[in-house]
Amino acid sequence: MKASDMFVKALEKEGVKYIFGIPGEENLDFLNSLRKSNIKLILTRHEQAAGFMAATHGRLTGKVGVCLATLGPGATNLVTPAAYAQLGAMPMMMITGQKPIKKSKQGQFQIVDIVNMMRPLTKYTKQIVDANNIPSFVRESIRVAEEERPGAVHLELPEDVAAEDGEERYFKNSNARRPDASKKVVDEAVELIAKAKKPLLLIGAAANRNRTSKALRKFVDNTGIYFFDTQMGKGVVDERSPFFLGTAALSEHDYLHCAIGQADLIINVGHDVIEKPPFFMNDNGVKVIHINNFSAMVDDVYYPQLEVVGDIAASVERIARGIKSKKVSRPRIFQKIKKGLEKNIFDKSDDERFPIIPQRIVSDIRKAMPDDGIVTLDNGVYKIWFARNYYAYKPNTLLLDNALATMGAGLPSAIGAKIVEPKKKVLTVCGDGGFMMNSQEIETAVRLKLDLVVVILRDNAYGMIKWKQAGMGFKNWGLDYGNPDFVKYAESYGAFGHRVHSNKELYENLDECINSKGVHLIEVPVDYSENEKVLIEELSNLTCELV
Ligand SMILES: Cc1ncc(C[n+]2csc(CCOP(=O)(O)OP(=O)(O)O)c2C)c(N)n1
Ligand SMILES: [Mg+2]
Repeated sequence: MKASDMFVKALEKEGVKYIFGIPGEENLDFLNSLRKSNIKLILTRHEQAAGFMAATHGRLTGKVGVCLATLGPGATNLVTPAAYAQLGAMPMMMITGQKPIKKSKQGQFQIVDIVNMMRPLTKYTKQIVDANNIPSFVRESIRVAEEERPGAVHLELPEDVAAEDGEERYFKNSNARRPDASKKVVDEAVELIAKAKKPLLLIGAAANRNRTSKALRKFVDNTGIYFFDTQMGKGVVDERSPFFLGTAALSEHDYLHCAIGQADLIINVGHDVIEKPPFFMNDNGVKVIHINNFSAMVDDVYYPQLEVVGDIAASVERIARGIKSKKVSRPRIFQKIKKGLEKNIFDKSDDERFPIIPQRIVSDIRKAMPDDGIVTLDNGVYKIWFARNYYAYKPNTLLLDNALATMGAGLPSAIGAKIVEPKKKVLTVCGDGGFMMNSQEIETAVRLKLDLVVVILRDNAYGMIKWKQAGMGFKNWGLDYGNPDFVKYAESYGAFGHRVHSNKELYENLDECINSKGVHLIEVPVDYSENEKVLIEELSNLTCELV
């Protein structure tokens, strides 16, 4: 069988439904094989966007998302999404072309050592030199990509190998089960929790990818242990829970830091050090139980005393059973902290200023989105406001990147999410900076006839960096720019453009756009004066008074 046909067939047998990407002439055999398959090609306008879409597919399904690029410049455009998937633990496969490796008459034209370029960005990277290796390489790379901790993998298919014949063969997924933690360590965890005076539960990213939601919800409901989450762990347990103490969005001086300061034990489920640290350990401080599918990556700020390594849901269920008969301490102070937090979060949610402040924007979007609607974020200062103030009700309903924290992924990840979850409402929130980094994908969304809402927060600046610049006492310099007319820009793609002219128009626009067909861009002028005032000054004063 022809190598490229065998490659595509192997992917089909793995259950791959989409390939996101941009072919080059070195992928034409592969493209022709794809044409004859059941896999849908999602043609994009930039390889980077294709990579973000594939990674989001992996993030939402746990199954590898696949993207395609040509050699050299196409492949180098996959560098950022490779890092995005690798750091964010999203299973993603990149397939790139290459000039013929056996005989070539083009010298070194366009040739970059892509396999080695991918090495620090992936769990597995290989050049295929023989058609007969394709079936085992496909199975092995997908196994590696999906296995905990998931990440990026890369296969290079050179033009001459793609056209060769090989022996048709396929390898089946063996359906290996993740092992459960040992009884001894589960018993030790139960003991520690029962002894703790002020235990807290932390829910991190790995809990969001393994459908541990049910086990954790039960754990919280039955024990009444107060919990907080990381940005990528949002929604695993409904944040409307009476035991929710907030999301780690800032590094210090937020309400949850008061709770952490009080705690004598943190039961850390699914967090690893790739996310911005939700708390810092020190030698005389809080004890930590690490519950994850893999052991803890030790870092200066993270070195847990006990590790429950094994399938997360199974560990949580067994620990819950163990502490059922024991009394768990539920200190009053956490209740007080929760009260303070919610007052602060909801205080300005109906603020009437225009341009609109972030608290109101978050609140209106939450009100307009259904419980299971998916919001994806690009990277900018609003990410902090969404992480803090947007309560996620279900797992993976607020998709943000707290690992690579790249700009440019908001719109592509919304497109990826809509393709995976066509029945759910999907909305992306982007800064005017991040949106423009992959805005060309509006064409992809229009061509695919997706129903999608893109909210663009316009401050005519790289606002996040301005905020940090001011925080460091530097003069405001070097961060302002102009913008296109976003309404006309949307219309030029065949999308619908909306501009919010008053405070109350925001909700009206959101409600209308979320509930209609097509791609809608909503330009929202944002007032960022609250960044400094609330996130730095106010919070640090308020939280000091609490304990
Ligand atoms: C690809 C990339 N380049 C640069 C940065 C550094 N960075 C983080 S946020 C930010 C500004 C974001 O501006 P914008 O998208 O307009 O959002 P705003 O903060 O203004 O709301 C920059 C430059 C980054 N995270 N990713
Ligand atoms: Mg901006």
